[in-house]
Amino acid sequence: MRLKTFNARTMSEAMKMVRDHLGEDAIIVSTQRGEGGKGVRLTAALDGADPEFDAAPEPSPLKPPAKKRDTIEYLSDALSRHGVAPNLAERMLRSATTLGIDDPILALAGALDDVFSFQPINDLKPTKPIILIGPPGQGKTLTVAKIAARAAIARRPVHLLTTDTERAGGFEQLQVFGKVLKVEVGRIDTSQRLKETLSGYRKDALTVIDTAGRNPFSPDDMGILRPFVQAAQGDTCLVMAAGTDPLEAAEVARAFAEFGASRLIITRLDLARRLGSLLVAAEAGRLKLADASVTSAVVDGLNPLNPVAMARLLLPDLVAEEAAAPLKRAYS
Ligand SMILES: Nc1nc2c(ncn2[C@@H]2O[C@H](COP(=O)(O)OP(=O)(O)OP(=O)(O)O)[C@@H](O)[C@H]2O)c(=O)[nH]1
Ligand SMILES: [Mg+2]
Repeated sequence: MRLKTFNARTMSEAMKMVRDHLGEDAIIVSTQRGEGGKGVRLTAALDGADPEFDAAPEPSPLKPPAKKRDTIEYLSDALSRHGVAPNLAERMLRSATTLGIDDPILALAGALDDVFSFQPINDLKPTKPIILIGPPGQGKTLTVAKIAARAAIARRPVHLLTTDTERAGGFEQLQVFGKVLKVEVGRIDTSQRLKETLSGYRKDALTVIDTAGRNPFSPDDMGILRPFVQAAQGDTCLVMAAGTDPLEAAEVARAFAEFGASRLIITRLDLARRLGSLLVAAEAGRLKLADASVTSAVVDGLNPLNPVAMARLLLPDLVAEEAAAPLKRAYS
């Protein structure tokens, strides 16, 4: 097997390069951000390549239309099974058709890259705090702990704060995680206090802020959240569990986007088989897809999202041989 790495501005461009240089049989081995977090660096492999591998081969001829139609039909079925809204599915399929890639995973990855933005938390500016918001019970507190655990493993200083001080047990829940990670948890009652606390922190430390679950359809509830989001001046991430109704998810995403959410962290991916609500939500709120949580365990299980990983999650039948494989292999 021979490996070759391609750098391009977008995932679609990178995949076109792979196809042009290595042909249809190339396998995508890994995808990463390019240097300085810009663009895409994609490594592809080809089985049994000849020694002339590095000399660009002739672009492979386009496959017969019937085969391409099969790919698009397959993707159309898959998106419909996931409950992706018809207008969004149509946009994605149009993009996949334009790309003209036969491999369903790569075709879907290209369409995802075209229609959505991806920005994992690790690619965010390290100097800004991360504030997690969302409806009750979506996994905000556990995700705060996961982000902190990941930073702690990388030996990065971490600050943990919570504004969830009214609800019985809100503070204590994060404190339990804080104790495990040996990080003190700050209890924040007012936006003024949040501003003061943040101004006293080291700039090289990662600050993660947990908030109380809020009802997006209650102006009073959301009114409480707004000053905290403004005071944090951070990267505001909506946390949303997989497996909900797509139309509900879209309304929730739109509401939280109005309050400053610009990224989507997906949770409980291990408990859902239909992921359409997440795509519909990301589109409705113009949210960048950031990370996905696939377990209730604190350490590990928060995985950066990219178009290929998302495509694999959406097409588990093509990825998995056994039931547990799709989640693991989507990030391999
Ligand atoms: N299996 C699984 N469970 C998860 C995942 N993420 C969160 N959970 C569970 O979902 C439940 C709610 O998680 P929390 O972190 O308390 O949710 P929250 O959004 O902070 O809830 P509130 O503070 O009440 O708004 C807990 O039982 C978590 O263990 C996940 O990715 N997989
Ligand atoms: Mg919580």
